[in-house]
Amino acid sequence: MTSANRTNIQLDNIVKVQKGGTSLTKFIHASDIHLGSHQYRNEDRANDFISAFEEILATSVLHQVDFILLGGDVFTSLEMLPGKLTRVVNLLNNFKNETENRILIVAIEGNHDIRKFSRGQRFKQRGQSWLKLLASLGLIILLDADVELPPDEMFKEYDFKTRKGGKIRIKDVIIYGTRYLGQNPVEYLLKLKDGIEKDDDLFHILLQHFGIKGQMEQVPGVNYRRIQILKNRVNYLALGHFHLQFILDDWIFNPGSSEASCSSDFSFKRGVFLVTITKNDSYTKCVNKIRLTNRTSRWEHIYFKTEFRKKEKMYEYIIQKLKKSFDLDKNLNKKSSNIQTPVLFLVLKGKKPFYRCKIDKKELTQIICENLPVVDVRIYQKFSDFLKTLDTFI
Ligand SMILES: [Mn+2]
Repeated sequence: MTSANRTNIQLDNIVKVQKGGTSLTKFIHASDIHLGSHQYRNEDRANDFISAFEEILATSVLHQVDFILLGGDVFTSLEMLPGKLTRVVNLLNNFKNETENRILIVAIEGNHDIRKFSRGQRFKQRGQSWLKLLASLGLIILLDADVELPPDEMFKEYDFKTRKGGKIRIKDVIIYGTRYLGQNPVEYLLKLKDGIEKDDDLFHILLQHFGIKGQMEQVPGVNYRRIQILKNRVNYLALGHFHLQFILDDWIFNPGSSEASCSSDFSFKRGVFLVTITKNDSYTKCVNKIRLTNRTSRWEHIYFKTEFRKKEKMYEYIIQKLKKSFDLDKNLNKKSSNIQTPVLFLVLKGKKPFYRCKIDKKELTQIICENLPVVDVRIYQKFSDFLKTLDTFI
């Protein structure tokens, strides 16, 4: 289908619904893009996060949505290399020009947006973020209600001059948003509810950065029961924070991270939501899950039967084993590096190498990347000291 055809079909649909006395609003809900992730470690991987963002923007153009929601953790930390930030700014500038500013990007700050990468210091009090910079450049709408004010003053209408505010109306939709409310957002829920005007003529979205307890094992989150307080004011609770996708009661939506930022993310169901809201007498919404073209991964386990005494021998053995394994898949095409080229998770087991033969992870990663079709390697050493003891004993 050509893009012209697609446009015609879309226009037909719009005309049809308008004749039926209904209106239509579409948006993309994405979260946890983690721009800047892996930037110090691996160039290909660092670019993956920008590519995922690019894909979200392209998807929103393809589906001709009215706006994009970003549920926080747009950046992975306050530390952002100039080259990467330039790419993000250029990307957003081009998007704004090409779409004639018709698709607004509405974002909130997540815990990572205000985090310093290296020493885990919290800069929350200082109120800085790259999202604030993007908002000041007019590239995004950053919703940042002042939760310390009384409920009726909290959500100020977004002001395009000062580029500040806590809510914005787009067509029949009103979006409310706050920054990351810390580990215990429950204390703010009642206030948020009171701050949201009850108006059945509008479709209400609340954009928040927190998880729901029980959706991810051993990760703290807000108790589902406590959220109910918001239900009669909010039609769509748009979340970010948990990297695993979930939908609860057709009311709470969490798309998951756009690209895998750690090993467990690779196994999670993740992506973005394409939401269509139709207004007749009341609102109906249709939510489509879209998966993004993400980096792939593969796990390999290598067992050391003997105690290696020379590093070169050990590396040679690892490469040989890996080549064999990759060959079996008829996948050995080292030169063509694309998004299908996986991140390798390598688990080394068996006899622990001689103490002088300590594995240099950086060195081994480089050797593997040079010899096999992988973009990055994570090495886990699970050697068994027990085997060594047993040997001496026997
Ligand atoms: Mn995150």
